[in-house]
Amino acid sequence: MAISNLQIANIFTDMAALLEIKGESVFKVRAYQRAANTIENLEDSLEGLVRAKSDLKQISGIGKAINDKIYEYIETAHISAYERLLEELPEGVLTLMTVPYIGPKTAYLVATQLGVKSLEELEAAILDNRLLTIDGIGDRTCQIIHRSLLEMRVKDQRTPIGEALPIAHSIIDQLETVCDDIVSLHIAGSLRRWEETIGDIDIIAVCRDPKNLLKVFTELECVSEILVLGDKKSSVIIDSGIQVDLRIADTAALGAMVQYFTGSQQHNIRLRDYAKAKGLSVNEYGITEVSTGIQETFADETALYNRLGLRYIPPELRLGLDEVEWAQDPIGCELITEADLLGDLHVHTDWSDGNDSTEVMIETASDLGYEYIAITDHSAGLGVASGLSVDRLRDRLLDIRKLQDKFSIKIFIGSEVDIRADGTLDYPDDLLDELDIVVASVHSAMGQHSDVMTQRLISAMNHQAVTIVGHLTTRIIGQRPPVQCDMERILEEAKRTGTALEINSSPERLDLKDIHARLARQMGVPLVVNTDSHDRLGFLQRKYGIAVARRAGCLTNHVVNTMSLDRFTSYISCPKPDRDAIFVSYAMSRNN
Ligand code: DGT
Ligand code: CA
Ligand code: CA
Ligand code: ZN
Repeated sequence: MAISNLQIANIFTDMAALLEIKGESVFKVRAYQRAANTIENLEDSLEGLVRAKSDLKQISGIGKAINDKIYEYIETAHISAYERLLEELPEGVLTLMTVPYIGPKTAYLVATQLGVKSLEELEAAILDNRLLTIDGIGDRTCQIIHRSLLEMRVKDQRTPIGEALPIAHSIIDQLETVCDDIVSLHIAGSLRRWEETIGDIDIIAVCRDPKNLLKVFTELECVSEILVLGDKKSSVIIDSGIQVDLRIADTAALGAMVQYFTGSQQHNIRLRDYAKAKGLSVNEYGITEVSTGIQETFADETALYNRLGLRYIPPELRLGLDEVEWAQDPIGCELITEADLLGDLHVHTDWSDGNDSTEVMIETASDLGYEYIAITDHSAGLGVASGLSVDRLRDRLLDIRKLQDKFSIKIFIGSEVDIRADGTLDYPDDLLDELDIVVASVHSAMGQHSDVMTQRLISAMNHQAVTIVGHLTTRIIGQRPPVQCDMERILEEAKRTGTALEINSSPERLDLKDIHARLARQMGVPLVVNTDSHDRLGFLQRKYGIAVARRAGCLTNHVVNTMSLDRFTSYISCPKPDRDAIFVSYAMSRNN
């Protein structure tokens, strides 16, 4: 993995702080600070310079000691002097120093005298006034530190969309209950763009009595702190720790307001640049003709985009990538929607770790209007999820075949088969051959080196029986990092072998993530939007998977499980490498 200049600069910043705590000379401390500064602003990559054996002492601000340490870090991934310094320090000092207004000296005192090792313990020490016993910390400093601690918590914690969206809807419901004067409420910001994590929730309101609305908003039961109570905007923190902003708009200018606060910031910058070239200027109130200074207002977003000569851009596409060009194309092609899905190909039942019976899951899929469903319980190797042994799966095949008589929806018999650490699959080939759908997924040995993991996934894709690779990177948002792998090679191989890749709709996974799904779409890789449902409510999560597909720019025909039953049946009946041709002809069958 490449080593960035910033990584190295951060180490020297830490070292300066640690040396200061130790009481080293000001000159030595400054030398490290200066080095950190220089490196942060350096154009050339230090790693490149070291690999080319350059003399870093030529760079002003870098002396012999620093030169040697940079070499040491790039060659060994360690700096022994830094590690010695860390060992000498009491635990927690570096953590405490991440809080604004806590410098090295204070951090050292707080850690040693109060035994505080974490930010939670720091907060406890503030609340019971122990922090005041530290030399140099009075009431005022204590308050400031508490404040920055709260702000850090809000800033650091992005909330997964699966938590934020229901909260936003509940707040909207509560507001509508307590305030009769509301004309309309609109979600904006990252939540409206369906980002996978949400910094804060943005809501825009049109209301006949704005002042009252802004006030009752701050009085909702879930509000734990009021940040702003103004005439045009209020901001609060609610009990789950999320910040919610409520802004007031006029009906006549609602379009520009919602457009501006939906962002993304990068999208707005692109849009303003595009408008500027036409002699127009866009802001949250409307569009102004620069030459005359006359401003037009817009009641809705479509009118605003149209005024710029663009089609309406769905919020999911407002990433600041190529959406402005996309919107100049006069022939509209609609992004995929939930209603386009005709089947779900990754569903669990109470035979493995699901909570509902096979019948209930099939009924639910049938009620959604699906033409087909694949029942894919776990394979046996997966100890945690009570996977099915070979014998149990064989019983099950008979079971499901009998069930088919009771339903008109087509039931495919499948399995979510573990991809073992060595890339082989968890069931014997003859059993896999009997299955209609095989979702192959990684559930173990996730820490493998990128080369090994890439090869492991490629081996699975080269297996004739594997229809789909499930939740490719195994990430759990905010909890488990994705596995390391060479995404581009995997996408190439998926295309070559005719293996579909899953967009897993479970909001804690969203795997493939948007940018990878976009790349897959661009490379012509067949995608599938699955819910990985473990109970009947799981199917509702398809909205999150569809949002990822939309953010990836997918139209209906980029996604395999929008095919009619007939077409899908010929797709999976075709031997694998040739399957891609069926997908390509499907993809070409509509406007691209
Ligand atoms: P978040 O909350 O971090 O998940 O992301 P957003 O996109 O919801 O950001 P937020 O809540 O700070 O602001 C909402 C939108 O308002 C943002 O997407 C674009 C717009 N906006 C806010 N502040 C600025 C700004 O300083 N410059 C520009 N161009 N747009 C801004
Ligand atoms: Ca926001
Ligand atoms: Ca905001
Ligand atoms: Zn799984």
